[in-house]
Amino acid sequence: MSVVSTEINNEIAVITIDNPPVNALSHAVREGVSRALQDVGAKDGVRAIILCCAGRTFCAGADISEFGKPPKSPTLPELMEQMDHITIPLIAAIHGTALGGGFELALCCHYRILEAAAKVGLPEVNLGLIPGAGGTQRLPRLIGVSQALDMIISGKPVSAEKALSLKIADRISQNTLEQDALAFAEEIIKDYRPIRRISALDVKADPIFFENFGKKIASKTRGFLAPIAAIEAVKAATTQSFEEGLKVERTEFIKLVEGPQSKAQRHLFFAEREAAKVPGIDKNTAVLDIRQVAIIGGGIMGCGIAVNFLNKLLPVTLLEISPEACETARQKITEIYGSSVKKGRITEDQKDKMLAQLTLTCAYHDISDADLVIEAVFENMDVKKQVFEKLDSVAKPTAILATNTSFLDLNEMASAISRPQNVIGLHFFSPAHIMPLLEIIRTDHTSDEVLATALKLAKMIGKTAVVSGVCYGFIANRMSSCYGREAGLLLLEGAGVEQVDRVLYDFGMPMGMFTMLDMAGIDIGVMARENISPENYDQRAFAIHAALVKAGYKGQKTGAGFYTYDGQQKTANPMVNELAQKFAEEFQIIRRPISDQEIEERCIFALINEGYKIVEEGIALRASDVDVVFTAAFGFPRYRGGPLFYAEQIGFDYVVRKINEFAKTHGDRWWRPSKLLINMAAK
Ligand code: 3H9
Repeated sequence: MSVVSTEINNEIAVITIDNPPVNALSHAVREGVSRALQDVGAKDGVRAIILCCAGRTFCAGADISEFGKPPKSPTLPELMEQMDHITIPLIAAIHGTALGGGFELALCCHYRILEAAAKVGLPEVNLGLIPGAGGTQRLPRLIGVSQALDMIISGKPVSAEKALSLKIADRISQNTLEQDALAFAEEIIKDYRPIRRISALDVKADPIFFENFGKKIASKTRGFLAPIAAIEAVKAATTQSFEEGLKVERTEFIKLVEGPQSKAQRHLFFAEREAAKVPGIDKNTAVLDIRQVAIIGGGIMGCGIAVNFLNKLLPVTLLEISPEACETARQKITEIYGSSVKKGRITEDQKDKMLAQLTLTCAYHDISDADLVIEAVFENMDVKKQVFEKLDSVAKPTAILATNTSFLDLNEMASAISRPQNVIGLHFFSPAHIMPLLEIIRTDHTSDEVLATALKLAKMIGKTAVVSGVCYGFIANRMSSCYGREAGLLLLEGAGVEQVDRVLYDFGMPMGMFTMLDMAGIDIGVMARENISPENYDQRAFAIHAALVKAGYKGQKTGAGFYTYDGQQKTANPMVNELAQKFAEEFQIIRRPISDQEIEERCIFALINEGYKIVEEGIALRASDVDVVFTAAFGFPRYRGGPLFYAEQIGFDYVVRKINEFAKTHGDRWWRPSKLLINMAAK
């Protein structure tokens, strides 16, 4: 069956693209649209053409899986050029989302009608790209450079309403898109409305605007090449002819599509979608209906978790130990919503509706109707087991009993109750209402039904889900512990706090290890380690942390930690160096100057090695899942594709060689290379 079909009725041709699931502009689609336009143009009597899509959405852009392969004619730019010469009014009828090349296709049309719920956008930056089919030249001509750059650099789609106000949309369909598009076409014919080529419009801007725009986005887009290229291409729209501007766009696009950043970001695009696929779980697996959620514990984590469900207007009952604690939790949640209103993310009315779904209680019997209970109490096995035993006695038989533990043995927790098949880990990351990752931990007992429900739930609340098996720290914290361990040991060996942080920041992490610990509170990790067997971590690496906390230096909240804080000013805390010398002596570590390269490789290769062990042991289903976890949970630079993808880019053999060197110097307790990594290097 052809992916493009044409129907002509009363002077109006309707060209429909039907390429499930998202009408990506694959070669077959481009060829089909090109031929359909030629055929329609050759027919007498056609006075308007509607371009629309079947299925759930308008085109989601170029077919990403075709990047990196030899281009096949007609390419998207060739198709767009053909469209720019069409002399019959062309109308794009948009439902769902018109993204990337899909939106660029619509910009080649002379008129656009959008369904009220439709969105349009240029998300290419998320793939390390810029729009490559005229988007950087046409959009500024249509809406001005400032708005166009905002859309291109944020990658965020805009609503139909906004599109109308920006004059991207000519009309919003209030009823059926198909009928409204036909009526619009009839109107255009009747009124002899002219064709309107965006390419023929003029756009101007002061060159200083681009310089200032670059400065404005510099810290947010640090390390990414695509935003810089986007500014160049949009600038060309204001200084050169349309055709010359297209050439600039093309050159920048090709550089990016062939470069390492886009490869890495495309890897993550597919990895994030792959992560939600679990062998044995498919659309035939039964899922439970989740209508009521209960959260045990109203700390920062419990409140953040609650917000995810309240946002979707799901009733949430939050259980705390006292009316005072309930009140504090309510205040925390109200504050989160207050800040969302302030930032313009939601309206006051939406806030009220969401908060109206929240109930607080101190009584377990009040949560007996919950379909899903998530405990977010203190990270201690005995405390968690007590909560589970309680839940076992009050929760309804089908209720999913979830824990937000970051480290503890879920098999042990599940075994403590009469329905271990209902137990699952739902590990959110702080702040839980913002961080995109949900690590789903499947125990030896978790039923397929419970797992399938958790995966569906993650999608519903807008989280990227990754399934992990049970091990100490699961995927995320097991890896992050190794990263933190090396940073801690490097201090003892002679590196400075600022040096370690600078190297990690320059690598692309959102902040250095010690800045992060100061922000989060050093005491949290110190307290967590009190419940962890010393077999599972290197006590030497965290000795400074414990000593700082003992001295009252817990990080930013106490005015000092690894750094001391004076307003905005932060300076390395001299006590850290003294402690490093003291502990180095105690642990017989010889202090020496440490190079930036060693810092980067010790921290990042520790992540890589542990990541491959996690895959080797079957804790992660696939290497790309590990990449998804570390980018989504800890801000590993997306333009490097995640630690395991990065290992492939720099060469598995190099990584293995360095790990073997580290093992020789530092012992093989932590530096035993993963067998899987060795195999990859051998290949
Ligand atoms: C571009 O356009 C460049 C041009 O400027 C210039 C070119 C010269 N291609 O996300 P979902 C697959 S760059 C290929 O789960 P949803 C996806 O992998 C492109 N495949 O659905 C998945 O496959 P599977 C700019 C694609 O409903 C399936 O479709 N455009 C593409 O949650 C369902 O996807 C973008 O960046 C694609 N373009 O969300 C938009 N898109 O089932 C990218 C999706 O095997 N797409 N697939 O795992 C999206 O943002 C979302 O898919 C969308 C639907 C919002 C459309």
